[in-house]
Amino acid sequence: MPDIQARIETIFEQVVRRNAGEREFHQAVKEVIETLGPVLRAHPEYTEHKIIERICEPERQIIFRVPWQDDRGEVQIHRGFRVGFNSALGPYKGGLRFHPSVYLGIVKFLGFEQTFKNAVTGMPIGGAKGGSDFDPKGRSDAEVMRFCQSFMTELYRHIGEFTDVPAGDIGVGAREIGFLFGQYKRITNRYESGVITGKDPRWGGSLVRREATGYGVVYFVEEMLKARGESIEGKTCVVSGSGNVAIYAMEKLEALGAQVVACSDSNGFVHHPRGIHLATLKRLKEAERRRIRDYAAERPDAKYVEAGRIWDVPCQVALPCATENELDERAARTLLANGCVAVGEGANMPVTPGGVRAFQAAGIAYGPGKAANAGGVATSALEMQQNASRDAWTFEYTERRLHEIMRRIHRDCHETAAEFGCPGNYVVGANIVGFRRVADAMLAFGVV
Ligand code: NDP
Ligand code: 2IT
Repeated sequence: MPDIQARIETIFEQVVRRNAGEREFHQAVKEVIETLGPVLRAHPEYTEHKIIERICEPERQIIFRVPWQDDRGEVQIHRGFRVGFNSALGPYKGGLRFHPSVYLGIVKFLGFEQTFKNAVTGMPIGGAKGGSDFDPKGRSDAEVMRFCQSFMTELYRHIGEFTDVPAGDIGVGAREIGFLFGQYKRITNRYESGVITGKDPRWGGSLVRREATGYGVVYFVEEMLKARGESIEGKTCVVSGSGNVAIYAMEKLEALGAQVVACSDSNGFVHHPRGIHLATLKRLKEAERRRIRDYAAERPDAKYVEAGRIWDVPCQVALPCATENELDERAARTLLANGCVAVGEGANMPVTPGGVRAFQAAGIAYGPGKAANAGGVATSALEMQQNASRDAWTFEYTERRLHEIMRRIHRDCHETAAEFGCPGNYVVGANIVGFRRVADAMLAFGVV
């Protein structure tokens, strides 16, 4: 058998060649496969059956036109995507992202990440992602509805509770999920609750799904700190973003006695040394869909910095909860110099490879998204369980389940990292836990 490292490099070169120009996808693949050497050496059957080559090739990719009419009657054309990446462990599962930056390379990076993340949860879900280059920002509810209806008019034929189960991501929240589900129900003549997650709890959604990703990240960071004999209480925190994940990460940090002093959106950040006032932030962002600069207008002791660098704000815990590659090596060095001891990725791939290396070299607690933000999709799987049994659980019970899942994810990643000679390295832990689960199912199914 050729040298494993050389083989991994050859596979990576093929991925780059076969997926030209999709740099986020290349980055996500590299980050995973470069950690798999030890597990491939221990299990030659993975190499023999070309599991890595197969895992890097999406099972199916759907691209479609999404035409709709805006409020002025003008026709708009967007592009829709759904990539079913891997269904070895269950139906395809993963969110939909509506953001102008969406193209196939973003959807594939997210679908690839999702495959491993979903396996890390230990729940029966495969990996997928989808979305569109449509930007809901500044659009009326009626425009968002027409867009969602057009999007679902194509997507409906590719999804189903046993086939592919979408959910939200950037730009897709409860409003969009409602419009998407409404159109699916109308076209198919079926009230198939389990076809989409993140629904409003009043019509089939799970309590805690809205909070789950943010709460889960904080639970994960709490476990990492506990493993080092520390706690989250009293820590000063910075959370980037001010969307679904960021808001509920802040809520849980506050509940556990930490103080959040800064958050952001794509225009700038606010620094509020007395602590971000969550009720104000929620009203501005959730109810009124306004910008983070409006927070400073309402809280005069907070400072708004347009186009600034949020990671310059000193903190002990940093949670990047906005988007990919938002925290680079320079930002990581600033955080370290300011005394940061823990980083938990609420977003998918928010830290650049240079940033990750800096955190790992410094030996701080660094929780990669595949483990740290898995609470969202895990609670989606709990929503699927409730839908399948036509049941609805209480907030307390569902949150307890989420908390147990996050503790188990932490333990699995921690133990696996140590087993493969990299104690405390949650990147190695999460990648190997996820990979082994997917790979073993693929081996069992034969060449499919
Ligand atoms: P939201 O749309 O609710 O919020 C996104 C936030 O990030 C907004 O504050 C937005 O600012 C900011 N943001 C988005 N894109 C950019 C960009 N290109 N540059 C700077 N800021 C940006 O999305 P979510 O909170 O749901 O998602 C945030 C991250 O968490 C994403 O990486 C997503 O993939 C990940 N994630 C989400 C899960 C979920 O359950 N929702 C589960 C696991 C991970 P603005 O308003 O200015 O665009
Ligand atoms: O990145 C993610 O894990 C999500 N956007 C949530 C996916 C889901 O199916 O709940």
